[in-house]
Amino acid sequence: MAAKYGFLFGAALVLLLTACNPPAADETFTVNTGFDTIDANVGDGTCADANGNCSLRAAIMEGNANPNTTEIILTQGEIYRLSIEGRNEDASASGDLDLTERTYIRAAGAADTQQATVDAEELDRAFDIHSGHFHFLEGLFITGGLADGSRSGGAIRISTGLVGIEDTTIWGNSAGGDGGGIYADGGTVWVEDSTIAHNEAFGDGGGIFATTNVRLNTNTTLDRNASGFGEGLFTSQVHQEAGELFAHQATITATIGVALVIKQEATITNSIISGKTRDCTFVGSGTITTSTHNVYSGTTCSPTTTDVIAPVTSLGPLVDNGGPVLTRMPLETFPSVDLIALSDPTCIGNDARQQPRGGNGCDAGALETQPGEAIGADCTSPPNLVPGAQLQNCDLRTADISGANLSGANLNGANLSGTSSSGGNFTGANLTSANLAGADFNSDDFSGASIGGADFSGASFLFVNLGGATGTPANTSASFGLVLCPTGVLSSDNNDTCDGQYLP
Ligand SMILES: [Ca+2]
Ligand SMILES: [Ca+2]
Ligand SMILES: [Ca+2]
Ligand SMILES: [Ca+2]
Repeated sequence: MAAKYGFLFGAALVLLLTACNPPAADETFTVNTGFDTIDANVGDGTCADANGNCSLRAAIMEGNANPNTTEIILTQGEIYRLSIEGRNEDASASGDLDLTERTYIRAAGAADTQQATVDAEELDRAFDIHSGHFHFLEGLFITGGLADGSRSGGAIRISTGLVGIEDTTIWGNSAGGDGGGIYADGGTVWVEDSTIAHNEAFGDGGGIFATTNVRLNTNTTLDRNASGFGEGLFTSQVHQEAGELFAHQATITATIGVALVIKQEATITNSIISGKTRDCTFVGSGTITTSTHNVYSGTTCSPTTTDVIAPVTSLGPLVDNGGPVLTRMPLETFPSVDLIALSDPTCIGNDARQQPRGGNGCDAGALETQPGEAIGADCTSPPNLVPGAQLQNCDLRTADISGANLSGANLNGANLSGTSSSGGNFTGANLTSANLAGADFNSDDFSGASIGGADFSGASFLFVNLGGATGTPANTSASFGLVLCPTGVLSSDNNDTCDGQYLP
């Protein structure tokens, strides 16, 4: 896996290097068809259906016949749909894909781009992992899994062994029993750089239900998984029935119910944990033995002095922020940003997008905001139009910005198209890549502003001061009162002197 770190917390912090790397392959099958077909001659060492093609199912069937490690390579961007009906079958010949010997299934190509989709088409769950000691799934988008009736594990059921899951999305699966995404009742589930969202279980654990060890090792997001009967204390993203729960650099957020149900021991570090009704529900002897550098939305997880409490409303939605999986981008003012000191031994590695941790400190959660990237804290309705306001990527088309003092504001990527302003103060503001197409400015002051990459097409600038503005706009076509000087500097000086001064 990308980040090869494990953490043990005892009387003193112990940094332990552990690894969950893909197994070395003894045989490799490259899947060359999206059709769901069985292997024509299981055990002959060749992945081939009746037509001589190698399907995902045929590769797994052949791999199950080999006690050594089988590597199965899928193609990024392709969709592998299950179509052979037949539930409650465990030889991978029908319904779910049963893994019984060591298997490494991955999408070929650069790990940070597209995934390969495995769609179970609601004919069964997607993967059923019975045995084999070590399995590894990398770069997959697993969806459409259905464990109907009272069965558990909508996308994946795990009975034993170490199962590594990396750069993978588990999305839109459901179970009549427990574990809408993953049901683990043996071995250890090790998850990195992955997102588990929009799964549901009629029982407990919308995202994960575990009677065994779950290691959300780094950079995993759980969001909008549902379980049980709505707002109950057992409606959860992760339900720990037994085993150890470990979450490091995780973002676990719930729009219904709670984030975590804990019945035994849990270790929660550098994470964002937020339920709707409450963050944690403890049952029996359930306890969080270590809690450091987390952002909780309340006190139910028993925060320590290094944890902070803040409403998760200041966290952006689950969207594509780059990288293989969807993530939630915090606002600049959300306390997850730079929560962990650079000197802290856990402030290392990359985030879920393979962007480096750091800046002025490491962020809690699966995503590390990069310089200038966090969503503007004032991007609300109405926006907070004050000097230095953080308005990156904000939609300000209907905002009344006339006369506003936005000196030094961050308007990077903001949408101001078609707006009008008179006498506004934009001195020193960051308007890099902002959209000002068709905007109407009169007597506004843009002196010292950064306007590189901004779109001024069709904009009208009358008596506007652009003195000292820096950067070359992306577009100034058919705009009134604007001159793009030979030096690349934009001027509002209509007499083409390009002296950067407004007209008298
Ligand atoms: Ca064969
Ligand atoms: Ca099965
Ligand atoms: Ca099956
Ligand atoms: Ca940071």
